[in-house]
Amino acid sequence: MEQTFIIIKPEAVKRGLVGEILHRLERRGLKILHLQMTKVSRDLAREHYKHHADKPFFPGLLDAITAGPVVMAVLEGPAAVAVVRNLVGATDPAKAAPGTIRGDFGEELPFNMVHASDSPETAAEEMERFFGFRQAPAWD
Ligand code: FUP
Repeated sequence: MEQTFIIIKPEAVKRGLVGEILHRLERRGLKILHLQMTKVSRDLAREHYKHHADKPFFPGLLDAITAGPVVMAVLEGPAAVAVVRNLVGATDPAKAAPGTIRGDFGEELPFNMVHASDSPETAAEEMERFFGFRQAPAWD
């Protein structure tokens, strides 16, 4: 069984889409193992998006992810990383397929509603960064 990590971003929280997004993930069979509402500090945002540090959109990306509360979760299921990335859709909401979270609710970059880890290794790194553990403990 695989685990992945998501952030429901400030724009989605502000629009009242937390329940809708979690519902879509749960409906697909993903199990919520860990759930937290918090705010991302500028330092953690810089670390999280360091692969984009040289891009012109970097300051706007930091502003967007630190703009308000977020909801972070660890989800578990078979091939959870790929399954969640498919449900979330393409990075640019303008190109994301209808039926995906970004395709249905996304606005304009950098406002694409959800972050989802792109590999099991990244998921472990991101859980470590935001939760302090590399794998969520099972409840049963
Ligand atoms: P993803 O893995 O789909 O979240 O995509 P990336 O890691 O490439 O991008 C991370 C974030 O950078 C996106 F969520 C939004 C932002 N971004 C832009 O604002 N403009 C771009 O051209 C690409 C990414």
